[in-house]
Amino acid sequence: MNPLSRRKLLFTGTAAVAGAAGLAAAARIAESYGLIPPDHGGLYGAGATLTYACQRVLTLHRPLREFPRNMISKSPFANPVIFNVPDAFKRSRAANFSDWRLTVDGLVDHPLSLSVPDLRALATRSQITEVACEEGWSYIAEWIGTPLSAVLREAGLKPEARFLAYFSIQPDWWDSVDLAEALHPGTLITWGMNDGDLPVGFGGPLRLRAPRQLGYKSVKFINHITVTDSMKHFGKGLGSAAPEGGYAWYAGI
Ligand SMILES: Nc1nc2c(c(=O)[nH]1)N[C@H]1C(S)=C(S)[C@@H](COP(=O)(O)O)O[C@H]1N2
Ligand SMILES: [Mo]
Repeated sequence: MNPLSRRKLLFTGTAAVAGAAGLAAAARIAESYGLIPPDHGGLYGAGATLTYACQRVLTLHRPLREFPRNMISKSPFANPVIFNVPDAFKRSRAANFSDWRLTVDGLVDHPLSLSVPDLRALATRSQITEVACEEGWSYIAEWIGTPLSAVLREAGLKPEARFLAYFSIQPDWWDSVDLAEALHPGTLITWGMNDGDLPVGFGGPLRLRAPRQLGYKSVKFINHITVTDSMKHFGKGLGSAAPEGGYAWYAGI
């Protein structure tokens, strides 16, 4: 089943069971469990909340969708963002990214500033997963990186932590996930792909891979992570740039 029809099914199914009055009740239940996404006030308010809440309840512990090695795409498609990167990126690339740092701050006990070798030394996981763009295309690759959970263990989360916002050196590219997604073992800070370093075209030197959500959540060239209790003060307060352009903040597939 494709991701959209799956989401539609979850929503339609829930709506049918709940009925119109039930929708409001379901939204109240979602709220009491902290399952309201940051972009709930948008055009698709009730739908976004229900999709998010249902998927969180039904699929929180769902294992990652992994693929056999023989399904790795022979010629994976990368968006040509590389023509659109700032000079700071080009300078760092010229230095083989030796000066690249991933800073981690916000609601943590120990703010971090990690180089790519620091991350590699922390922990490694590899998995064969799919990048699925909202525009309909996809590819499968092996992604190698450090589980975000290992980075957060190192930083130590404060009890008020609820979301994790992540930023690219490429302006306008930032996003956020809830802690369930951030701590899921499949969510990686990747630095390798198909047995080599992560190529620049695919987001090298560091890319956050959230393989349980659509491709746009997997932001390339990340250099900063902030842990927060609310997404209100980031951008327009909707959790990421995607909802500002009409896409959902929660992009579960
Ligand atoms: N920094 C940055 N990250 C990004 C993008 C981008 O343009 N810049 N495009 C996003 C979108 S819309 C998708 S579908 C995937 C595409 O991944 P790919 O280029 O590896 O195919 O990356 C996402 N991450
Ligand atoms: Mo995309």
